[in-house]
Amino acid sequence: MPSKPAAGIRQARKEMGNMDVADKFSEGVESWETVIFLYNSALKEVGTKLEILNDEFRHIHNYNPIEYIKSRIKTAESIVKKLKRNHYESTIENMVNHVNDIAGIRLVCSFTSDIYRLAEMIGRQNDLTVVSVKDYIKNPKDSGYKSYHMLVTVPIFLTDRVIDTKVEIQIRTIAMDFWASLEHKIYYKFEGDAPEYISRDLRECAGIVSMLDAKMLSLNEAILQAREEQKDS
Ligand code: 0O2
Repeated sequence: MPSKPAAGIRQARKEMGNMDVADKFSEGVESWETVIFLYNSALKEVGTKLEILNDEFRHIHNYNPIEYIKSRIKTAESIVKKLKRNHYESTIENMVNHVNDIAGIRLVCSFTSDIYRLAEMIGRQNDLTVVSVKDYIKNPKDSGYKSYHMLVTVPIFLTDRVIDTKVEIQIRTIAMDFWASLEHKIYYKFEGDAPEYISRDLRECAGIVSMLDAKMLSLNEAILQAREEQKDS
């Protein structure tokens, strides 16, 4: 017997209805449950792929570029809020077309160099299509937010069709992740309207995080070089 849907999902269904939509993704996708099933499948596909890449890298180089992986499906409430924020009606069509981070995977690494190494490895995967890249490390947001975002699609093979499904991959260092988690909590606490002194302090912390990342990277490079020199002597 199917379990009772959570209140958030019931609300989203009510707001979105069970609409038929015209674009390719949505052909035959007639319900909220089907859409969420597709995004869940995409998360599984991409999550497994990234774990294999990490394992292979460790096998070859004896080093793990990924410290940990987090994945999530955006909540119904959060999808509806994002649509409203961007002045879209809450429909399944709009959700599929205009909310790119319904399925999200976050890769957290030790060093900034790992981020670009991982992005390159992901870009080389034949069965993933990179739709867009946002490099908030080279171009941080005004808030101080730093992270590397890749929007990819992965084909989901169903019994009667193949559906390319979007997944947002966020890649960042442990320090960037620490900052972003705290900033996110503060943003929601003040509903996006934090007092100026808090936003200023957060920007200052973002600067400290960048310095820490740079220092840790050069320290790691020095350690690796010292090891090489020891081996050669
Ligand atoms: P939540 O609550 O984390 O889910 P797009 O998705 O491309 O249509 P968007 O949303 O501007 O447009 O894309 P972007 O900039 O890639 O942001 C996507 C997600 O990155 C956000 O999702 C956040 O999770 C994170 N993010 C972006 N900017 C910030 C920031 O300034 N601070 C923090 N802490 N996180 C940020 P949501 O849906 O906005 O939020």
